Amino acid sequence: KKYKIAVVGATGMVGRTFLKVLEEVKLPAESYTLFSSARSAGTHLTFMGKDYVVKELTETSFDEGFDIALFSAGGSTSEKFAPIAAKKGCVVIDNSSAWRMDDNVPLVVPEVNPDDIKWNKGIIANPNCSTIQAMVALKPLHDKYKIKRVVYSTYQAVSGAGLAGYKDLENGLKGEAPKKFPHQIAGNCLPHIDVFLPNGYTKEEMKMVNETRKILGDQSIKITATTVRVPVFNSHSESINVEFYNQFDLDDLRKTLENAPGVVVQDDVEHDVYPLALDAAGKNETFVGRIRRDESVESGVNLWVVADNIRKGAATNAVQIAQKLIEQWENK
Ligand code: 11C
Repeated sequence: KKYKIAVVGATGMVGRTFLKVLEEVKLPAESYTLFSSARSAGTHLTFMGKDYVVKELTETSFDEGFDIALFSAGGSTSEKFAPIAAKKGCVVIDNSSAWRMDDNVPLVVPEVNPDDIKWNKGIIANPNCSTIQAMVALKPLHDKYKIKRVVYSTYQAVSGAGLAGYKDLENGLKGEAPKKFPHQIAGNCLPHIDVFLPNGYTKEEMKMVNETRKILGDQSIKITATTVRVPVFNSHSESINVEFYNQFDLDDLRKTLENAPGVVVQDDVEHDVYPLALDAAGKNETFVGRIRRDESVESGVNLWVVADNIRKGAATNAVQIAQKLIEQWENK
């Protein structure tokens, strides 16, 4: 069977990467239809070697019967249009934060919890970029050693804030004032991603806490996070400190990561080998290095985890969900 696939938000930064990843992955598609807001409708995009005219997303857009829609058009568009699409029998894979914590919506990283796709009711949420890469690295360790506590400290690329974030760094390097971020990002680190909440954390930090628990299916894990925007164009880097209930052997832990789906271990400090944002950019895998015992606790480890935030953190993960969904449909 072939499927009718819609891409909503096709002209945005993630949307354009959706198209690149779809060209590489080649889903069994009967057709692709590209949608955007009225503002960008009419844009011509080359996709699969053909010229596509982007259509305006309206309340009747899903009447023509799509099987899958990949959404990356912001929270308010998803809130309004995902239920409309789902009602018409289309499964929405949504990249916004609108549906992630809804109990009726699975939150999926395909290497981690593919079976959660099965209970979808028409909407599947793609986690936040900084959560996705952490999950790829932590799931195999949770299965083996059971995680007690996680401390996340992130170093996040400006592309996470979209094109405007990217421009702030580009222009800031030329001495121009920021437009997107509250302070200059060039030559700076901003401990401020998304808005501040009453508890003093940012929304980005609480996304990492809450999404981790939902994806690993374990509300008992203790988690804290500090998320920081750094002057890097692409790829989020994360220092992850993990404490386990069970004891581990460091070589065994390293082997577990080497054999984990979606993980590439880059850890040879004698030769200055560890994951780097510049190397991860444009790739679909999650890179893990600086693997070392936390000597301050009974059973703990420190990891340095890097991935392309627009690819594995957004477009690649969503397309992989679509692949799994199709696989599950075909095996029914
Ligand atoms: C950032 N993580 O790097 C954010 C971007 O919830 O999908 C993704 C926001 C989200 O700024």
